[in-house]
Amino acid sequence: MTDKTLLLSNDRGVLTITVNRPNALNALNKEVLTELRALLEDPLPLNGSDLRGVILTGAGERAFVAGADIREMSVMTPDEGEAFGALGQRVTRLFEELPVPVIACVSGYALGGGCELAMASDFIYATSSAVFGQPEVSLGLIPGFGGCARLHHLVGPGWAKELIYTGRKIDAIEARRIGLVNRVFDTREEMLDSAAATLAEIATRSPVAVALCKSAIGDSVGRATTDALAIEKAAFRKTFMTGDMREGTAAFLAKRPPSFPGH
Ligand code: CO8
Repeated sequence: MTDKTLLLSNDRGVLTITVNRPNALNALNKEVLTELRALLEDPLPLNGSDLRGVILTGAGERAFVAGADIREMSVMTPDEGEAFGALGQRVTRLFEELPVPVIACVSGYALGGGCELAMASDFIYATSSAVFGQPEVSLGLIPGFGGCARLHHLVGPGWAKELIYTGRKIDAIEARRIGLVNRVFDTREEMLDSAAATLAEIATRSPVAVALCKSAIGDSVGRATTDALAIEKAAFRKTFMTGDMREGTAAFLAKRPPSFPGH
């Protein structure tokens, strides 16, 4: 293991981002969040022409991310706390704004800011060891990296309120049952392999269409159906301007597999 707080690896267009602070159960301090923001804002390492997707995970088996760094937060002024919250929120938005799918792969604790970081992905895979929760109220804090804003979209307001008000932790099976997690695996290796396979499957589809679906779904969350349908209609129109749509429909009619140009 290196002393870098963020580990990056790229395997055939799948970028794996690993939060690496094992001595603090991968807690998000300013350094990690600033590095994540820089990575996601800087198009160069991400916009390699072959980027197909992102796997977001934590180093080791014990934790995905055990929250924002409590030691750092304990001495922050209100202004510093606000800036820290804004930094965490910015990072979560940047994951949502990536034009490729992001899968969070969770082993061990995904608590507080860790659960919030996972929720900024497109969907979550977990091992049976995973533990989710928003324990902020036990610390006199509230979820500040999007937990109040996002959890209820995934699990409904009732579950979101019960989890946030009690600070209770739930295991992977419960998290899957309530809709927070898509799939649960016995081992970390199986989980990472399955996430890579899902991204490979998605990569056989039109990248432009997948990106349009991601932004249409993201922009629709929390909106009235009429507004969401307008967003979908505008995205649908855009597909008619793409080479991917011409190729996908032509390939279907010619009874051959498509070869999407990606524009
Ligand atoms: N921050 C800093 N250090 C942490 C954190 C954390 N969130 N979690 C664990 N650590 C450190 C521990 O202090 C310990 O360090 P040391 O060895 O130096 O004492 C090390 O990691 C190992 O942890 P434990 O010894 O506690 O390990 P256990 O297996 O006994 O317990 C737990 C594991 C249950 C995960 C326990 O560590 C724990 O409860 N951690 C805190 C979980 C938590 O409350 N997370 C939410 C934090 S608040 C938050 O995320 C707010 C997000 C929004 C911020 C908005 C800002 C405005």
